[in-house]
Amino acid sequence: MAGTDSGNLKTVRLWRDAALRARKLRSNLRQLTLSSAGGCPGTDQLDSPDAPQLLLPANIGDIEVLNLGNNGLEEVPDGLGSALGSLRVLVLRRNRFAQLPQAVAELGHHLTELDVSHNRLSVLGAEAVGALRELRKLNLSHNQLPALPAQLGALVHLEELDVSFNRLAHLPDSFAGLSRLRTLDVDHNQLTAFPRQLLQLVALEELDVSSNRLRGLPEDISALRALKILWLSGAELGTLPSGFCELASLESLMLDNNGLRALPAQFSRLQRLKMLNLSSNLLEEFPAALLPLAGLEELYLSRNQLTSVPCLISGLGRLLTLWLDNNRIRYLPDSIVELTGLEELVLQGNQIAVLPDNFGQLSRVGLWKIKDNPLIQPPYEVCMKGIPYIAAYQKELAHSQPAVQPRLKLLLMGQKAAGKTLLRHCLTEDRVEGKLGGGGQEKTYPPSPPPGSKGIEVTSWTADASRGLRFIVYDLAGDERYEVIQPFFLSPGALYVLVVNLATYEPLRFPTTVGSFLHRVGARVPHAVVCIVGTHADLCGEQELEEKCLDIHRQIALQEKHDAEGLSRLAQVVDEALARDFELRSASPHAAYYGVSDKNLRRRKAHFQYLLNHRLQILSPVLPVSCRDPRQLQRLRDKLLSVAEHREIFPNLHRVLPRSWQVLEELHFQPPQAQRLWLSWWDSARLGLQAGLTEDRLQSALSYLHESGKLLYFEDSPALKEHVFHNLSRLIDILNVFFQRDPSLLLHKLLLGTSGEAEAEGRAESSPLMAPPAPSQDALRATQLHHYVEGFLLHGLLPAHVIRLLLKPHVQAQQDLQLLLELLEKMGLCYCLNKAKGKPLNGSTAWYKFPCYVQNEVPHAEAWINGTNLAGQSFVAEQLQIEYSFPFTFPPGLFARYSVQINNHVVHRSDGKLQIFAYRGKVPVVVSYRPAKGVLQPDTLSIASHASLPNIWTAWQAITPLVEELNVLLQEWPGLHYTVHILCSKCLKRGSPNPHAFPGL
Ligand SMILES: Nc1nc2c(ncn2[C@@H]2O[C@H](COP(=O)(O)OP(=O)(O)OP(=O)(O)O)[C@@H](O)[C@H]2O)c(=O)[nH]1
Ligand SMILES: [Mg+2]
Repeated sequence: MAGTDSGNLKTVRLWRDAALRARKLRSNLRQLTLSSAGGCPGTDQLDSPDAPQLLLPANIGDIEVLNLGNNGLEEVPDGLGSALGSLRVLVLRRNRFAQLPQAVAELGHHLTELDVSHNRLSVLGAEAVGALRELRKLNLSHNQLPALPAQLGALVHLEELDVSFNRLAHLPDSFAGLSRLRTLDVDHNQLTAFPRQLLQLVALEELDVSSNRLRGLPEDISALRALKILWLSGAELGTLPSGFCELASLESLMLDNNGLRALPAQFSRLQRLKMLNLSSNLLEEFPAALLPLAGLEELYLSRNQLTSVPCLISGLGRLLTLWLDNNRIRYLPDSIVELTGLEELVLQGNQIAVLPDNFGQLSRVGLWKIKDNPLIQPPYEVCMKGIPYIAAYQKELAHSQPAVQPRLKLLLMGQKAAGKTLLRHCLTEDRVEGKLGGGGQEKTYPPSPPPGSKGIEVTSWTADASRGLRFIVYDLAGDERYEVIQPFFLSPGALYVLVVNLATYEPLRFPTTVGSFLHRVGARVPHAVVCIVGTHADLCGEQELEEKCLDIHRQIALQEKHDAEGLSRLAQVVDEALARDFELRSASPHAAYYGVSDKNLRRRKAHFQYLLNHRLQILSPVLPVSCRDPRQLQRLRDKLLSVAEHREIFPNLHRVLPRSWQVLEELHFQPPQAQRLWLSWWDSARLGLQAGLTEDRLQSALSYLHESGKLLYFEDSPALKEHVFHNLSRLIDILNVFFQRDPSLLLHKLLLGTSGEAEAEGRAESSPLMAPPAPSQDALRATQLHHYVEGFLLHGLLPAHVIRLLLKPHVQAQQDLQLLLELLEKMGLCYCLNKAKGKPLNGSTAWYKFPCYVQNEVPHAEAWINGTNLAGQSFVAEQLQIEYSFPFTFPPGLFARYSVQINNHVVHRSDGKLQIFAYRGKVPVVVSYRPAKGVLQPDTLSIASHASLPNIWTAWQAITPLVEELNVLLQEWPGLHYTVHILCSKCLKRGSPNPHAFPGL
């Protein structure tokens, strides 16, 4: 096997992998049928899981292999053993035997293989064991054995023995006699030391002693000279004796989770090693003894405390898999790119800021994980996209001079009237318009919009001209009308400023003024940097100010503690479930994580760990400020600057970009193109050429600008990828039009739109600003428009031509409007009611629905009465309901956006404020959102369907794509905790108010 040429390597590895994995399942892999020389007609009965008793076929004496697995048996009929005269292989796994059945002893020396795994054995009869003289394979795993009888050592033909997952504290001395044993599994027992008897087993090739508290290995373990595969995971070894390094045949070695701080110097003698797992140890330095192991193909060093990787790692030329995640590695050696055979490179969760040049050489890497590193070079966004993007970036960097461009996104958040906008004006020293009260209004026609918040705004603020440091300030309007679009602006790498009105703050209002905002940011950007600014300080007394700031500080700490404890508790439940065996977990539907696989549990555990490790970085103390006091404002400015310039907090601000990328960005924001709402891809490509970027290199530059929030470029959308939305402030203005929700403002805009239209068509006698049109015509138009506004605010419905009027000042050409509507759909803000997928409307008016506007509490019931069968037959139908539950926070706008996202999958839909009735084909589906009722009942979102029992799969098919769409949306909230359950259909049918929930992981 060793020493094969590289073409063969892969085959060899595949073979070894398969062997390793199959080892535990070996008995599964055998042909699990009842067979005999002449064929057996009775098989079906034996395989039936409910067989109350065994009905054996007549020609039983010919049977050689008998599989009675999975039958719930507690005993077998008397005399069976003597009747099975030819039997060689007996499989009794997954039954309920508390002791070896008499038949085993009767079969005695015929048997060569016996599998009694997954039973309830608590004792092994010495007599029965002693009778099995010819046995070659014995599987006793997953029982409750506290000890093994000495007679086991007399089974001198034994080649494979599995006694894993029992309660063994010792092995009998006679074990030393198993001289032919090749494979031994003793893992997951209660051994307290390495059993010395095993040192006599010189034929042993595979040994698994994992998950025992061995607390060390004997020096003379070197006696196991034939050992190729050794599993020692979680054995509390602490150190390895030097004798260990004499195990010269070793090919695969699992040493994870052993508290190892170092490896013996002679470790490099294990020259045949191909796979080595050293994860979850305490290694602070990359063990030098690994470097001469030139044959290594897989090396796992996850979850240690490594701070660096040596240059000489390039000597491991055969390496295919290298896992270094969750260490403290600050940089990688340049030579790592020489490992050109690498297929898996996992670097997640380190401190890597810069990747070595020529990363593109690692082009074979298919599994690439780099998340959670403070990457600057290439930028994080580039690194996340994969090796080809890194390669393109590095090529670019080689082409042009790097240039530093400090720029930081600053988000102002907080309740309505918290003081965000005034603070922004004061900080950025704009002319302070309408400061502390509005001015007089001129009387014009159409009437001016009423004073009020302009909605979300984005502005640029050069905070430090000497360094060119610029903030891009996003002022996120506090009104909940903007909730659907706000999340689009919450992105990683920004500085979040949470603004609180200290004059109106009181401790009881903490959850609505501070707590919920922190939850929201944390769910979207888990590691975000937040500072809290208290406004209206001039309206508070000195002591009041101090008390309120302290209270906010204290309640933030409390909330954080409460959340972290909640998560730890949840993680603990997962741990406990994991500690229990899968079968035990599946024994009762009331057990925590009933029926959930170990793999999914581990994934869940990892997510909790991630949530616990990625808390918000909330800077203290609370900063009080009065917008009337220039000195306080200056202090706040200085504070924001010092935070922004902190290299540890915002490493990105100091990153280096290819000069051409920076030029490209600047060109996009220069006149005349700066004023346009979007550029075609070709326009952008022309700018790229000016910046020295050829078309093929433009893609990665644009995609970086998109990821870092400078512009929008949807490279995955066929409808939108031909356009670059570079004018964010105009785009935001347009979004604001839809989300202001103010009837008079909307009407005003529409009137403006129509009057402009009349003028353009030459129907208006004079300019609308000079004199109003004829009253009758005007009144008619106004009534009609009023109607549309009402329909919009109540049902979220607007026809395309009215949308055009609304957007008149922003959008002129029809095709621009079309594009804009595509964008709104892509953002999940509205969908077209009457447009079949991809087909034109043939002249009829397109109607758009904005789900966040729907006001009616329940969908119109007609939608269902007209339907196929609901009214009469629901009592025979089985209910299927999947429920997502959100204990900490529900993503704002999620239900509205989800309503849009499912539109492609459903027909005949009818929307309510909190519920959607629709059909998938002919199958009814219901999506419901239930807002939280206090702490005990969290927010839930459920997807339901029903069908008669024989057709229940149609209900599953109906909801599956809807579930997938929801999962996609939820990926935008990496810091969110939610659970998924399948509700018990019996409870639902009974109409129980608290149906039982099965984990739906
Ligand atoms: N006295 C005093 N008034 C302030 C201060 N900051 C803001 N205000 C006033 O508080 C009111 C609300 O301030 P805005 O800046 O509009 O509040 P906002 O957070 O932008 O509100 P939305 O845009 O609706 O989310 C305005 O009338 C401001 O003039 C302050 O420090 N002192
Ligand atoms: Mg505002």
